[in-house]
Amino acid sequence: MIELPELPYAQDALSPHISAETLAFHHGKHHRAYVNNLNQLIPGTEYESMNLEGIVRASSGKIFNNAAQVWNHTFYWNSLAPGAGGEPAGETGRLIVAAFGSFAEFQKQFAACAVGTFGSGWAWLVKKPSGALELRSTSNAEPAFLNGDVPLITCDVWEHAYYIDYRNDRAAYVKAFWNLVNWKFAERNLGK
Ligand code: MN3
Repeated sequence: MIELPELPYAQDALSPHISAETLAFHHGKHHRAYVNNLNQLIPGTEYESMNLEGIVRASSGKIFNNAAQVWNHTFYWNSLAPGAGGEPAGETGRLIVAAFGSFAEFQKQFAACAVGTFGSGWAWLVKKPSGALELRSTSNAEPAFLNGDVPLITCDVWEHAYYIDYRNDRAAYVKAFWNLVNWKFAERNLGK
C-alpha cells in the first residue's frame, strides 16, 4: 500500500505564486489519483511488497507511469517552499556557477529547458555521476534518477501544474517558480 504524503506546507502557503486552488487539485486530485491507481494495480503482483522507488525501477507500462508520477510529485512538493527562492548558498551555489557560469545563466537555461519541454513532462537540475550539475527534460512520467543521475530539484511542467493560475502561460509559471525553489532540499540531495 503506497500512501499519499501530506504536502510539506499549508495549501495556501505558496500563494500568490501557486494558489491554494492549484494545490487542492494538483495534490488532492492529481497526485492522489496516481496513488489510488497504483494501489489498484499492484495487489497480487511482485510490486505489492516493494517500496515506491523499487516499483519505479522495476516496472513498466501503467504501473511504472503511476508509480513514477507518485514519486515525481512528492519530489516536486519538496522542491518548493514558502518564502524560498533566491540564489543558493553552499555547495549547490558553487556547483551551479561551475556548471553554468553564473546563477543568472543557470536560470535562463533552466527556464528554456522547462518552457521547451514538449507536451507533458518535468525539468530537472541533476548531479551527474561525475559530480557535475546538468539540466534534464523528461517526458510524461519519466523521473530523472533511472540513469544514475541524482535529481536536486524539479519543476512540473504538466499543464495541470499551472493552468488554474497562469492558463497557457508556462513561462509565467516558471518565472514564479524562482520565488519558491527550495535550495535547502537541493543541498540535501547533493549529499546523496
Ligand atoms: Mn503534476
